[in-house]
Order: sequence, then structure tokens, then C-alpha cells
Amino acid sequence: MSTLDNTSLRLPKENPGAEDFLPLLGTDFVELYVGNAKQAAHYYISAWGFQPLAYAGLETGLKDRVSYVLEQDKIRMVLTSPLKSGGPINKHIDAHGDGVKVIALWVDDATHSYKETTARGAKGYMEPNRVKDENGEVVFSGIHTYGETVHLFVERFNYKGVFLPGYVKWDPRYKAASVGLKYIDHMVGNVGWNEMDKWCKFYEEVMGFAQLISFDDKDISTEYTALMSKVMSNGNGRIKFPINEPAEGRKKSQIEEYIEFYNGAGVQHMALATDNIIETVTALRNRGVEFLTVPPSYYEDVLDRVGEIDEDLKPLKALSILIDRDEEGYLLQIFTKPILDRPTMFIEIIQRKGAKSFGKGNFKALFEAIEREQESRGTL
Ligand code: TYF
Ligand code: FE
Repeated sequence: MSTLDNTSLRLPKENPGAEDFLPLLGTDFVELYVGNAKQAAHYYISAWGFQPLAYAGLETGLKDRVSYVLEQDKIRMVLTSPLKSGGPINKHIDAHGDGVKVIALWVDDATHSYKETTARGAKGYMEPNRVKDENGEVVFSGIHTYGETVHLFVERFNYKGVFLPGYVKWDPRYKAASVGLKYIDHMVGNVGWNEMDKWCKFYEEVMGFAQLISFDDKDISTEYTALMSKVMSNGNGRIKFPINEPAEGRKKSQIEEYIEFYNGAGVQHMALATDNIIETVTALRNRGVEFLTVPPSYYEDVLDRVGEIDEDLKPLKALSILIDRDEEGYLLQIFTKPILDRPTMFIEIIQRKGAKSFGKGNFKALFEAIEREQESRGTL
């Protein structure tokens, strides 16, 4: 039996002649459906250092929903709540609690993106739809992915407005300083038993992604909460979607716990990048964000494993920041506790110093920390 088997670390599109039928320019935004967008927005501003950007609601002519848009450097987050009962957003929240509904991808041609992906088997969510206001125009389209999660394709013709047509600038008096978060490094999906390959195939065939890494953790599955994971990436490497499925182990898989509480597949974590993880995590902790911790013994031999690093070990240890290395460099990472009452979504903070991998060397310590949390909840 092998331990975590990092079988390959290769970039997709090794055959340069192949044309990318779905060129993606980046993540446009992530939209969460939440029970109380006003309060959630305050949390992401005060605790996470997001800046208020845009708003749509009763005041702008919407009747049944409200959305707050926040940004921090390249990260844009939309928080949406229903204003009436019984609609699709209510049903989503009833089934899943707060969670990610939309991972929106920025494209040059939303109509082409829709045609190419639906022709390859994607289930349509929104047909190409052109929206205009005095600041320009945007074309949207969308497809379904795992669970009730969707991908929107967003085409912006140099749209000059604050976010999208229908939104007005949101400029509340209260603001909080940024914590230094820069961009979305990856977004992870949890899917059901034996569904990982199906969804990896979806990203491969329908969206032209390729597999970057696979974790097939035979040993881990007998001793720790078990899971399997494959990382899918688009052609230019800007979009990375790891997909996890539960595996049978001695204790209940953290993925199974997620699926139970989320009522199906969905986004498990967003990894947000910083270029100074010590400062970012210090600020987040001071504002009340709770992180998983590892025992001090983790730091006794970590430098034997990862070699020299630029940072002092002392603050990393004090903050419980994890370190890992691959062929190309090293990375620093840390994981919050679930940020919701349901043990579903959490956030990872990551600083890459050359490494392109996902912290395989930390899985044991990380999964033990997650198990301690599961134990405290009585859900193991
Ligand atoms: O995204 C990743 O692969 C890392 C490690 O349930 C990880 O952040 C993998 C699975 C998991 C939690 C973290
Ligand atoms: Fe991650």
C-alpha cells in the first residue's frame, strides 16, 4: 500500500497544437446564497477585510432578492438573500444552508462558451443573455456542475459600471482594512461516493480541463478520515478545481460529513492567496476568524522535511501555519474551522513560494486537526 500518492504533477495542454475551446481569463466572482446577506456582508468586511463594492435590492428595483458585492484585490464575492418565501434561493438555503451557488468564470465569448460546453454534454443553466445599461453591456450564460452549483460565463465588453448591469455602487460608512488577500488560488468541490471520476471527466470533456494531481490515499484511509482527490486545471492554469470524494476509513470521512450537512455535493473550500501569510493570518485572528491548529510537535521536524524557508519558524508555529515543498518551491497554508454553523464550507489561506502543489505533506496533520473538530461535534 502506498501512502498519499502524488502520481503526477504535469501541466495540461502538453500538446501545444490543441486549441482550447474554452479559454478562461480568470474567476469573475463567487456568489453565495445566504440567509441574511446584510449580516454576512458585514462579517466578510469586518473579519475578512473585503471592501464594499456594489449593491442590488429593493432600492434598485429588485422585488425578490438582494445582493451585496465585496472585493479584495482580484477576489469578488456576491452575497445574495431572498426577500420573499418559497423561491429558488429559499429552497437552496433550505437544502444546503449558506453556500456557494455560482462560480463565475470570465470569458471572451459567453455564447461560444455555452455552445461548446453544452455540445459536449453540459446541462444548461442559463442561455446566453445580453444585459445592458448606461455603462455598457455584458453577456452571461451558465451551465450546471456538481450538486446545485453552477458555472456562469461572464463576457464583459469593457463594461464600465461598478460590477454588472443592475448594480449600483455600494459605499457604506463602515469599512475595514484589507487583510492582504489577493486572488482565488483554487475552489474545491466535494462530491458523493464514487463520483470523483465522473466530475473529473466532466471538467475534462465538457470544459477542456486536464488533471494536474491525484491523491489516492490508501494508507490515510485506514488511519485517518479518508478521501480521494484529483486536481483539475484549465489550459492556462488560472482555474484549479480539486474534486474530493469520501473513502471508507475507520472513522467517518470529513467529505461524508460535508455531504450529509450540505445535503449533497458542493463547494468545500476556497483557497485565497496572500503574499504575506503571517500578516494576513495575524489580522484574521485578531478579527475573530478561527483556524485549525496542529500540535507543537509538527514544527519539531518540519524543516527536515521542507528544507530552508525565508520565514522565521516562530511566528509560523505561533499561528499554526503549515509548510510543504514540491519540486518547484514551497508553500505556506492554513485552514479555518467551518465558517458556518453547518460543518460545510471553510476557507484556506495560501502563500505560494514557487510550489504548484496542494500541501500533500500536510494532509496527515491537517486531517488529524479536522478529526479533532469532528470529534468535538460528535459527528465522527
Ligand atoms: O485543496 C487541497 O487539495 C488542499 C488539501 O478535504 C485538502 O487544500 C484536501 C482535502 C480536504 C481539505 C484540504
Ligand atoms: Fe486547498
